[in-house]
Amino acid sequence: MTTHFKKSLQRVQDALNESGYAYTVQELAASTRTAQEAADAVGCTLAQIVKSLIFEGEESGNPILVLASGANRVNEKTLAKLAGEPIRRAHPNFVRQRTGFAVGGVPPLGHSEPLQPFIDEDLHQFDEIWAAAGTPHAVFCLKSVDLQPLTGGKVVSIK
Ligand code: 5CA
Repeated sequence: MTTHFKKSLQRVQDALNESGYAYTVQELAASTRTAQEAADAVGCTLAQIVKSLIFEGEESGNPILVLASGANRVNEKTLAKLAGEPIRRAHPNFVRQRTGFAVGGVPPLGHSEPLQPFIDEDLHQFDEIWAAAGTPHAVFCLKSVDLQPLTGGKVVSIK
């Protein structure tokens, strides 16, 4: 396992601070490992949870990050077209190696290499949304309008 000098949660908080947004990571006793658990823990709807899903480009071997509404299933054909190559769901080892975070805590920003995510347009139906913050017990709440500037991502129709 990779040794990180800072806690996963702290790396997300640092990335938020560096981006200039005053968002604060919340550590919860309850599990936020899955989108449903996160929604239950913070008391929002499933659709207001930002799922940070890692796919792997089959030609490039690059990680591809999709920030999807918790209520939606990513259309893999659409994603392949957007990525310009065939894609597959990433193995948990790949997720950890290429993002610095384990499945269940992958955040939308603060990864070990820069990722320009594809952002599900449906997240913009809500004023406030919730995303993972490095661990299966950490989340932060943000304005949906801030997700694109925070991540440098591209808003797309992906479900
Ligand atoms: N902390 C919550 C959101 S606040 C969270 O991370 N939800 S999630 O949906 O983005 O992350 C769970 C996702 O991890 C699942 O939707 C799934 O895409 C992925 N995942 C779970 N188990 C595996 C697995 N065994 N292999 C690959 N991916 C997995």
